[in-house]
Amino acid sequence: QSKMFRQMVKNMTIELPKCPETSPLLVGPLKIEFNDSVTLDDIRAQNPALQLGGRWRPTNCIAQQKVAIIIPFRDRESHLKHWLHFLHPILQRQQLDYRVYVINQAGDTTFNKARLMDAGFLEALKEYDYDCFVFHDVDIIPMDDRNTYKCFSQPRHLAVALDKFGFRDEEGKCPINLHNLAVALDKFGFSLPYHWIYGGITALSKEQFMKINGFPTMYWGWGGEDDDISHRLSFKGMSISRPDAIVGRCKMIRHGRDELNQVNPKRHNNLAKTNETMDIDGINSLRYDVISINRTQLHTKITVDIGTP
Ligand code: UDH
Repeated sequence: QSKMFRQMVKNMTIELPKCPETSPLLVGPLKIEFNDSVTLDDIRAQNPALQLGGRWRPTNCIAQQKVAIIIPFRDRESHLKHWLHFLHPILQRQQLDYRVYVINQAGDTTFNKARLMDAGFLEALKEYDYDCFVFHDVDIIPMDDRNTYKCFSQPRHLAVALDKFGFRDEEGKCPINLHNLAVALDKFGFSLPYHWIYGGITALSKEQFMKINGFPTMYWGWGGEDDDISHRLSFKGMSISRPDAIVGRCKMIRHGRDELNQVNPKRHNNLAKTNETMDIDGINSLRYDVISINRTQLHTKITVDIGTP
């Protein structure tokens, strides 16, 4: 009798359909304002369906992609709170099968963002068979949920137009407001030539990431690693795909330069050698130790020792 019952249940199990290419839950442009009174308890309460480790997936359909969100991190708790507050609802509306990884640099040596992102990629893959990896600065928030956090046939740049206090050149100066310029140009059917910028929020499939041997390990401090990655992609024959300047608008949290992330004076020298170094410098050369893994409802925080300059 119990065998018959099991068979009946089996026959009743309905195969979930694949989620649609474009989620019906999207709302479009978002009002992003940073409110310091939001607490982690509020965020947990607003996202009751999150599972341990900051994981979520749709229950009524199979997500188009399995996405690991990788945030390079050190000592930016208030930015992380804003990020979690805005991003969890967006990612759920996008119907992704996702998990948030905060990759926290241990110790007090100079920051190395690219090493943290490499370590995040390797650690995430130990947990789940991800299709897509979104590398995400903690202080950038998308302003439109149609900017989908998934991977495309070419590497994706999602933070297209930064609504910062203006466009920043490589010395951190802000000569023009990129966002206003983009919106103005867009009205006349133009778009800005963004091709030299690649950073902030980017998405690479596992294959795209492996093809470039991951990200460089020798950029300590601020600057250069994003350009190195963009060189790697073009040396391997890939191009960068982007949403338009309206869907790709993002807001950045205003902040100063971190003490342990000063401008890297070696960045131009390193950049000149990307073509020679990329096959031997990256995930195949990275050495790091996992110090701790802490899973909460909102994220998986992995603290890593990534060495010293
Ligand atoms: N990050 C940390 N902790 C740090 C440094 C960097 O978590 O101490 C991470 C974080 O995810 C951040 C990302 O690395 O979003 C990029 O670093 P950044 O925000 O320092 O780089 P960005 O180019 O700003 O956005 C540089 C400071 C410019 C100050 C100019 C003032 N006019």
